[in-house]
Amino acid sequence: MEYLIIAIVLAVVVAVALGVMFLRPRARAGAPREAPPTPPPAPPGRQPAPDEGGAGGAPAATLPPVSRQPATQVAEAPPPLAGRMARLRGRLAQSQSAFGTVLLNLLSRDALDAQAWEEVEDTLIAADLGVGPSRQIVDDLQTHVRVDGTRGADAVRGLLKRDLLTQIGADLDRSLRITRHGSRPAVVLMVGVNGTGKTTVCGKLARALVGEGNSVLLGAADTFRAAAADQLATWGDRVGARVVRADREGADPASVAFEAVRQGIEEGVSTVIIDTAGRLHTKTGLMDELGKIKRVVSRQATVDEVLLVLDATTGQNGLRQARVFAEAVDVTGIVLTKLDGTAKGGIVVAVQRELGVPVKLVGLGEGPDDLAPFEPGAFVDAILG
Ligand SMILES: Nc1nc2c(ncn2[C@@H]2O[C@H](COP(=O)(O)OP(=O)(O)O)[C@@H](O)[C@H]2O)c(=O)[nH]1
Ligand SMILES: [Mg+2]
Repeated sequence: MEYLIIAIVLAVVVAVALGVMFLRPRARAGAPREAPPTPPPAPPGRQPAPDEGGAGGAPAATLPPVSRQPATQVAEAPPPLAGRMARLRGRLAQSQSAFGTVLLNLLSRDALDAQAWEEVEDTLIAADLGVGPSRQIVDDLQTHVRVDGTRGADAVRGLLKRDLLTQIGADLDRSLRITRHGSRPAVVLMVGVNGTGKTTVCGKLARALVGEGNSVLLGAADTFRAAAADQLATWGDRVGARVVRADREGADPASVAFEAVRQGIEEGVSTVIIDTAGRLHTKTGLMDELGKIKRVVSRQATVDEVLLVLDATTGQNGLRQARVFAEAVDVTGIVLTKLDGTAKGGIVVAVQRELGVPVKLVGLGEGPDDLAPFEPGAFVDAILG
């Protein structure tokens, strides 16, 4: 009997020991690992990504070491891009309504003398609209008020609205080529001076696109400082977009951009967004670099959008920057950031005239959803209160 008990105890001990040996590795591999990222819906014809190290015919030898960073899932769905401008109109109204109120007050005076008209023009110029457009608006208003006898707050407001919309270009094509076309992802290049908001726009745009069911890959071609790639990686992680980055500072930005697009094509993503550096003190170098990035990317895909990010609070300085960038790369659209922090919304008109390219997106705050497609009607409504 004793032997039997000892045998049973031994058997139990051996069984427990064996169980621990077999179960432990499995538990170790499974437990601490985070939930795998949920891949975005695959577009038709999506190719499975080959394993790490597969050269896939690309000139891998010339590329810098580029790490693949997995993206986690977006926490909550962002609102759709369409209609955001109207939704964020409060931000605009806060910064721009002073300008609209001054204009409407001036124009509602009983007697509009030469001095009042001058004040109207000065107000428009002070809002960074530019001298030419301001003059045109005043001329048109004068014609209607003086000659046609237009009176009354509503009528004058209607005139002003129409004139502002004419200057802004209500009919310009502001559509963004940011989603997959044919078998290739759309490629977006984000350019602009440091601090204008490029990286933030990359993140916000990626978030909106992922929210709308697209898959986005971000390329960290600002290799000047590791912190720049880290900032993009943080956004990527937060919004559910994988980031392709060099694993050392100072790597060739064009190679990172090339690699990002190569992986984007390989993975069948909808959009590849490339963030770039914007050090102004090396202007010539910067412009050469941007030109090279675009040329290198163009070897394997079309660069669909070159978005120039401008800080709306920088006024004339921003316009000068715009000119320099437009000479180096074909800018296809303008992103005007920090419109929530300036009363000089007239920059929309000035910069479009300067570059002959439409404002396509505006930044209206630091939150992840504070990026909106530019809608002239909603913009003017916000200005005029
Ligand atoms: N208020 C406001 N801040 C913004 C906006 N866009 C970007 N920023 C801020 O501007 C700063 C610079 O942005 P960043 O993306 O790093 O600029 P980059 O150097 O061009 O990449 C950050 O603090 C952003 O939060 C905007 O639309 N409104
Ligand atoms: Mg940046």
